[in-house]
Amino acid sequence: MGSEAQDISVKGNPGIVLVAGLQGSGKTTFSGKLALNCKTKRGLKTMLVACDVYRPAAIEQLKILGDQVGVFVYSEEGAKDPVQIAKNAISKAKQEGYSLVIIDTAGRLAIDEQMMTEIAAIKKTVQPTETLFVVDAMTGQDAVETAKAFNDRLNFDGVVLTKLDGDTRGGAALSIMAVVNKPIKFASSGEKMEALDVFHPKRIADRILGMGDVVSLVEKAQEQFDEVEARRLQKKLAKDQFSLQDFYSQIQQIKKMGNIKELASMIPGMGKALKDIDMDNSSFKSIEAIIQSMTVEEKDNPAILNGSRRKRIAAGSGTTIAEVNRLIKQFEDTRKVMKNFAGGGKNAMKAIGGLRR
Ligand SMILES: Nc1nc2c(ncn2[C@@H]2O[C@H](COP(=O)(O)OP(=O)(O)OP(=O)(O)O)[C@@H](O)[C@H]2O)c(=O)[nH]1
Ligand SMILES: [Mg+2]
Repeated sequence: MGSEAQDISVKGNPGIVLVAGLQGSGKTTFSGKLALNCKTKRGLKTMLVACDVYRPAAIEQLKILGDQVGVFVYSEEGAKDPVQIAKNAISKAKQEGYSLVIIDTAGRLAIDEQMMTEIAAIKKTVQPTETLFVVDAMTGQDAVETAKAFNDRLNFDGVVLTKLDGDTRGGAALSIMAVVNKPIKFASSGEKMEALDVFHPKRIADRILGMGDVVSLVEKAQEQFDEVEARRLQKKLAKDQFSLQDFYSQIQQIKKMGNIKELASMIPGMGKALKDIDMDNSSFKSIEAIIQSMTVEEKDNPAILNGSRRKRIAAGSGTTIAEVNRLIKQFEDTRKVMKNFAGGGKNAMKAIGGLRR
């Protein structure tokens, strides 16, 4: 599989990425994600081009994504020739100083000769700096045949695996790489525009083996975690001033990191265990409601939460006294464990030991 992540070639005047693949494989979603990635992480003035003239609403879909990520979408209402649209888009990009053009194309079946000829013509005309083949990881071994057919026509530079957030482990990835002898360059795992990862072969190998993806998890955490806030919390912990308000803001931090199940499945051994468990960010809803129903004083000093206060909070948050009790207990436990963590080394080990009951 190789072990290094591979980059895409975006240098050119402008750089041109052509996105091709089967119907519904996730081309349009990926195009939006890549645009966001190139704009924010590589600082490129990026343009998206809508070359799907077949599916109704395809242009509108790309425009919505473009709006979401703040990238201009070139389209021609009513035009029928995708080759011409792509050409026009590139002239405009040149005139207006865009450094990258991402062309989203219509979904096509490998057995549809006319459509395959069309995508080959687009490639020949625009001479992309990078041609990517998008494949839905859930299509399993079928994906291999399709990838081969596309590669024969397009000689693409790399593969994008989508929908890795599903049940699949991406086993097809191995076979595709073996058959077409092209690297997988991106892994797309969710409908959110941020859910795009540079593909690390070593990690997918681990994932297939069920070992989780700790490296990605840490990276994700680093990206999203507010360091100033983290330091502030750590100080409070060390001084034993960690309040329910802080607990609340921690939940917000965790939520920012994305889907909690997706995150948890990156932890070694967790993927399998979580497969059938219903768990998402809405699991936090009642916890949030309970904390929001408390007064500032109660949040700062949960010790004052007597029976009548708990009853009031339960009513105010639309939960039960049992749920309120459970949260307060959880909070106290968490505070104890975290305090030990904040204290460092030996205490932290003790705390971990204590968790495994
Ligand atoms: N869960 C999940 N859903 C995805 C992902 N990528 C795309 N989707 C969803 O899959 C569906 C098809 O995605 P599109 O991006 O429209 O696929 P497409 O290849 O452009 O489709 P056509 O243009 O019709 O060929 C949409 O409902 C997307 O929201 C992903 O990584 N994970
Ligand atoms: Mg599409």
